[in-house]
Order: sequence, then C-alpha cells, then structure tokens
Amino acid sequence: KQIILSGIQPTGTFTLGNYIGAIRNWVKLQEEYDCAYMIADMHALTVRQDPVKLRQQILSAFAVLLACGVDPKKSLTFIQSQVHQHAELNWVLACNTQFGELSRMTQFKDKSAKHPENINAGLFTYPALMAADILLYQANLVPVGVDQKQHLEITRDIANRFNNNYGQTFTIPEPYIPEIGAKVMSLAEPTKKMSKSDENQNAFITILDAPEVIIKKFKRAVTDSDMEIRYAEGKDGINNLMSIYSTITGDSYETIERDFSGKGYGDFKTAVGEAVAEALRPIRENYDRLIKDKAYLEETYHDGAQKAAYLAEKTMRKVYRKVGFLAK
Ligand code: AQP
Repeated sequence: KQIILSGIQPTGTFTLGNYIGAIRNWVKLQEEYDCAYMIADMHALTVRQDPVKLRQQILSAFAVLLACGVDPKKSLTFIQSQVHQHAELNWVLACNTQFGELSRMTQFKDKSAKHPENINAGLFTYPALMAADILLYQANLVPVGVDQKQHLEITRDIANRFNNNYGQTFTIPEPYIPEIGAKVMSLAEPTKKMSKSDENQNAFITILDAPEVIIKKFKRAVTDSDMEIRYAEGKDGINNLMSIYSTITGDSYETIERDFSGKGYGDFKTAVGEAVAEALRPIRENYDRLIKDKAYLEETYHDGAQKAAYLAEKTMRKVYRKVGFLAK
C-alpha cells in the first residue's frame, strides 16, 4: 500500500474549509492507503501562541480529527511534538537547504508581511520541518491544496538533493490532488480563503459551531447586489455558497440554480446554513463525547506517537549513518 502523510496546524478550531478541503478526504483515504495524520503543533509555533490556549487547542484538534472519522486503528494518528525525530530530521535537512530557495517561498513572504513583529527563524526554515514530516515516513503521496504545492516542490528538491549527495535514503513524494475539495472562501471576503486564524469570527464556520451560530453566520455572508442564484464570474460570494452547498448535498450547480430560481438570497443562505449545520451535527456530537474522555484521548495520542516514533526512527538511523554520525 502507498503511504500518505498529511498534517493540520492547531492554530484555532478547524473550519469548514479545513473539513471540506482536507479532513473529509483524509477519512476516505484511510480505506485505501496507509495514512499518517498529525497535529502539526511544532509548525504552529512559527506564529506567537498563548501556551495555555495552545495546549487546549492541540487536545481539541486531536479530538476533532477523531470526531470527523479519522480512525486511529486504521491510520497513524499523532501529535508532531511527541515524536522527537521530526526535530532531529529537521536539523539535518535545514543544513541541506539553501537560503535562496527558502527566500523564494511565497508563504514566508505572506506570513512575514502579516506578522512584521515576529519574523522568526522557524518561520523561514518551516519548509525543512515540513520536508522532515513527510520524508520521515517515506510517504509516497501528500494531499495538498493548490496553495501548498510550492511546499511539496521544495520537499521533493530537498529529498532528491539528499539522495544524490548521500545515496538513496528518501522516497520522493508526489502531490495527491483530491477529486473534490474545492477551496472554501471567507464568508466576509469571498476572494480570500476561509482561515481558522481570521480575526473576524463571522468570516469562518468552525466544525464545532452550534447550528444556530452556523445559520446566523451564513445569513450574514457577503454576497452581491445582483438577485440571481447562479454560478458566474464576479459573483464570488454566491459562488462560494453554491460550492459549499454542492459539496455538502451532492447537488450540481444546475440543480441548485433550478431549485432556487425565483428565490431570494435569504432563502438560499438559510438552506446552505441548515445543510452545513446538519452535516456537522454528528461530528459535534462525537466531539462532545470524546473531549470528556481525557483518558482515552491521552492513551490514543500516546499510542500514535509510539507507533510513529518506531517508523520515524528507522529513517532517522539511516539518515544519521549516511551523513556520517556514529551509531547510537
Ligand atoms: N479555506 C480552505 N478551503 C479548503 N481547504 C483548506 N485548507 C485550509 N483552509 C482551506 C486545508 O486544510 C489543511 C490544513 O491547513 P493548515 O492547518 O496546515 O493551515 P492552513 O492551510 O494555513 O489553514 P488555515 O485554516 O488558513 O490556518 P491558519 O489560519 O492558521 O493559517 C490543508 O490541507 C489546507 O489545504
């Protein structure tokens, strides 16, 4: 079976965007592949985090993954910082990554523009850690959104270079583009992607929002001054709502246009809100049950970390030997 690795940062409660674009596909992939899913808490440190909040968010993020249907019996499910090999391989790879190639990363440029007060070294070398995450498990495939293609490219470059310099060590990962998983846009600014760390609470739906909150947020969603519910250029707000509704219900755009012809934006927004609230209901119920069971969560992430470390250590031993370190 081919190996898949993916991760998600615990920088806030996961959004409908994270669900549609990532987690929902992860759940499907675990039936066909050997999957490894991690809470990327080390990556979250590249932006200043409140320690008390971060600790709570990591646990909550782990519970959300399970609540969505990621099954620790089928997939390796772990928290990045609990597997020390990520930090170890990060160092070796950082020493094999060039300043110039890191400087060209658009995410670094974006994030440092957004946080000019905290342009730290971790933010700059982030791609080396991401490469470590992927290469440690010899992943064949990495599910990526369009926004993350550049990161996978640099991972491939780093892996190829390492293999050429030191001999065959790493599997070269390929991008895995899911069939569905359109980009979900912000409800407040539909030209921007929906983001969990957006300051405007109305811009995103979280997986754990109560049904009435979801419906209210959709009612406030920014649309346009046109009256028609149809998918067309320039109608970013309506396009986004149609795309969300279509992914959740399975209805095509034509069906939606037909069903809502002659109806107002208000009716459509309510329908989208209700459909999303209903789809997220079982997840929220699972979560409410899981988050109370701290012992189970602890046991599950410890077990995941142990299994991950076993696999990661195999790669690490090889890497240390290849670069010339003495055996432990
Ligand atoms: N709006 C989105 N639509 C579709 N997919 C999305 N993803 C994120 N936002 C959308 C996918 O979710 C996965 C995990 O993302 P991440 O936690 O690594 O960080 P991100 O992509 O930067 O997500 P956020 O929510 O925007 O986080 P912050 O606000 O912390 O930067 C990825 O597979 C991503 O494609």
